[in-house]
Amino acid sequence: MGDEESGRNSGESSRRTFLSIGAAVGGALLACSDSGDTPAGDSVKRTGKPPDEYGERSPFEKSVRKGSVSRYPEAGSTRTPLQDSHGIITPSSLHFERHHAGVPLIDPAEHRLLIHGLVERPLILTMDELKTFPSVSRIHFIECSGNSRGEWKPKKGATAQISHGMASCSEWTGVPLSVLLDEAGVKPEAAWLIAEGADACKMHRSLPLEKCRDDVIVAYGQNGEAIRPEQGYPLRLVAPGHEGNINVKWVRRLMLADQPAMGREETSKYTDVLADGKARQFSLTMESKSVITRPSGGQKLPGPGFVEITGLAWSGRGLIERVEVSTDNGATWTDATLQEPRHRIAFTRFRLPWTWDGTPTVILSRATDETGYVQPAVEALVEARGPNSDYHNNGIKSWKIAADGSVTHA
Ligand SMILES: Nc1nc2c(c(=O)[nH]1)N[C@H]1C(S)=C(S)[C@@H](COP(=O)(O)O)O[C@H]1N2
Ligand SMILES: [Mo]
Repeated sequence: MGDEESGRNSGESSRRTFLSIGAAVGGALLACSDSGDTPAGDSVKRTGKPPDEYGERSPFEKSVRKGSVSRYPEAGSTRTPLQDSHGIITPSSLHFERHHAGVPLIDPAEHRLLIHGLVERPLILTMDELKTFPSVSRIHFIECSGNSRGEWKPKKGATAQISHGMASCSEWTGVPLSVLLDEAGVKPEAAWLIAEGADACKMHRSLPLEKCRDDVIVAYGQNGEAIRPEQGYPLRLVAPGHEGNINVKWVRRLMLADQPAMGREETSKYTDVLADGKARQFSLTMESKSVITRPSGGQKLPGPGFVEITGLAWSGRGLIERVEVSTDNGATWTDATLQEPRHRIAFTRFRLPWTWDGTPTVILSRATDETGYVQPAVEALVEARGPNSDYHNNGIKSWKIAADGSVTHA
C-alpha cells in the first residue's frame, strides 16, 4: 500500500466519521430525537428545563458549608468545603461565615456610611453616593485568625474543611478607603480608624491609619454581584491580609481617632496570650499558609497510580512565591506548580503530579511568600508562643495515606 493510497483511505474514513457525527448532532438539534448511539444517557431523550432568572448549581452537587452546633446559633460560624473547591475563587454561597450577632437584614436604600472624628469634613454617604466614587476590583482571601486553632492540639481536624475552612477567597469590588479619607480630609493627629458594623452587637475594630491608606477597600461587590448578606451586605471593609475580624461587615461608621478604641474584639478577644502571661495585641497580619486539599482527610485514593496533589496557599504579606510538597513525611521536598496568574494576598492554587506506589505515607505542603517567610511547623509555633495561644496558627498541615488509600489527619 503506497502513501497516496493510505492517505486516501484515512481521508475517506475520517470523512465517514464526520458524516455520522454530523447526522447524529443534526438529528438531535432538529428533532430532539434519540440518536441511539451517543453515550450521553437519558438527557438526550427529552428537552431540558427552560432558562431561569437566577442560577442554581446542579442538584447532583452536594458540597456545603458546615458549622459547629452552638447554644447561640446567631453567634456561630460555618466553614468552606475547601476539599471540593476548584481554582482559587470561593463561590459566594460557600464563603465561610462568622457572625457575632447573626446576619442583619439591611435595606441598601436605608443604609448610610458615616465618616467622622478627626476629619475636616464629616461625611454621610448613601449607597448610591458611595458608588459614584472610583472603584477597584481585587481578588483577596479572608481568613479568621481562629482558623486552624484546633490544630494547636494533638487531636486535629479530620478534613480540610474542619482544619482550614475558615478561609475563603473572593473578588471584592468597592471604593479604596484612601479615596474616602481624602474626601473627608484626615486631620494630622489621626492615627487610627475605628470601624463599626450595623449588626446587633455593633461589632467594631480599630485599624492603623497606615493600613487604611494603603489597600483597604470599602466593598459592595463580591464575585461580580452585590456582597452576600452573610458577607456584610450592603457594605463591608476588606483589609487585605489582616485577620478576618477586622474586615468589619455591614459597616456603617468610620471614626478617625488618635488612639485605638480598645473594644472587646481587640482586648478580651483576638489577642494572643503568650507563655509569660503577656499578650500580643493587634497581631493583624495572617502569615503564609497552605493546605493540600486533594488528597486530604476523608478522601480515599482508588489504588496505587497517578495522583495529582493539589491545594491552596496564601499569605497576608503579598504573593505566594513557592509551595513545596513532601510525599515522604518531610524527608524530601519538591516544588509544586503555581497556577498563574497569581494575585497578591489571594488563594494560590498549587499542583504536583505524583505516582503513589501503594505504601503508607504522609504528605505535607509548605508555602513561602514574596518576603521570603516560610510556613513553619506547628511545633515551632507552639514552641515560640506557648500552649495557650491558638489564634494565628499557620503551621504545616500533614495528611496520612494508609495502605488502603484512605486519607486521615497525621
Ligand atoms: N459587623 C461584624 N463584622 C464582622 C463580624 C461580625 O460578627 N460582625 N465577624 C468578623 C469575623 S470574626 C470574621 S472571621 C469575618 C468573617 O467574614 P465572613 O463571614 O464574610 O467570612 O468577619 C468579621 N466581621
Ligand atoms: Mo474571626
